[in-house]
Amino acid sequence: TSSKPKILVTRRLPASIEARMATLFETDVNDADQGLTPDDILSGLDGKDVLVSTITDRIDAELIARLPKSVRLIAQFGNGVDNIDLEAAWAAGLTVTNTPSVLTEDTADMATALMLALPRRLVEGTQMLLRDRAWAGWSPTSMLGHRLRGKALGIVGMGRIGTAVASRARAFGLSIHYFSRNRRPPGVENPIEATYWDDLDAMLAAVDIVSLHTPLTRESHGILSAERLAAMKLGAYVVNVSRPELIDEKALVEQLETCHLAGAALDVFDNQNGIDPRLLALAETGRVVLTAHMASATLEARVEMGEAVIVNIRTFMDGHQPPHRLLPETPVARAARG
Ligand code: 8YV
Repeated sequence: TSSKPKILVTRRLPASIEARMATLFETDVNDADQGLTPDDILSGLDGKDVLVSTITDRIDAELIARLPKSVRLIAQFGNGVDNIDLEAAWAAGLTVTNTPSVLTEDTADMATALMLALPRRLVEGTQMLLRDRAWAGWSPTSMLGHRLRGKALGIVGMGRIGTAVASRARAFGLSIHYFSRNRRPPGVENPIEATYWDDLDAMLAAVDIVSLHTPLTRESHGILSAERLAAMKLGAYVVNVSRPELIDEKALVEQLETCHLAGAALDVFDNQNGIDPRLLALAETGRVVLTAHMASATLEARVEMGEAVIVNIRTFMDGHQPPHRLLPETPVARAARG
């Protein structure tokens, strides 16, 4: 037995990261295309020091209670940690880390791409042309969308990603509005001129596009409720690259079907029991754009996320504070407890 840290990695990671992990740690990677079941995680962790988890691993209180005593660190490969019961992990004396920051810009790029795609009917246009072969040729009134410049964007959650979205949206001439746990004082913290709303309902009724950038917590669960969706402006758009649970998806579908909302772009959606056929039908028309949870899916981001996981593990195993340790006073952790 070596003195190298022993780690279980629940999903395949970029080759360069797996190679580096293999030199630094005694590494056990699940090489199946699917995630591990809780029982597989538990048996895989036998004698291990560290669990390298991803969003597809449900690390609840029950699993935590059954973890082998050798496990002391849960190093999440990802920014969001809503798959982990943080309270239970801390109560069990575990350290939990994540990989923030390195995926901020790429995620913001994707949110912006979706924000552009909706009013300019990007997907509708390619579908008509290529799938339906229905293009009758150019006419002055064909495929008219709506201008982005001058419209109002409402950002829910002005953290790292929300701020990066705001600066991009600014370049497209949108006015920026935001609802967030904290008001950002102007200046370094809020370099983009953005209007703060302490009342989410009021903001939602005033903006043309809503983009969600808040972590999933007890507080934010269902934040885009049926009532709030119904109170949005006629012809407004919704963009979600965060978590599906933030939106009442059935209510969203209804507002789209009645054309109260003009469109939605969802990188995340309820798919536990298969994607809602009504949502798929809307996607067939191109008014709903569905992408496959890929907002942070660049090779660069995944490699940097892997590097962050490695740094977190090495610092922890050396007896120091890992740079991305989640603490009870971390805002996301505070909100998770409600
Ligand atoms: C990843 C994400 O797909 O980091 C997040 O919160 O949603 C995505 O970057 C996932 O986290 C990988 O674990």
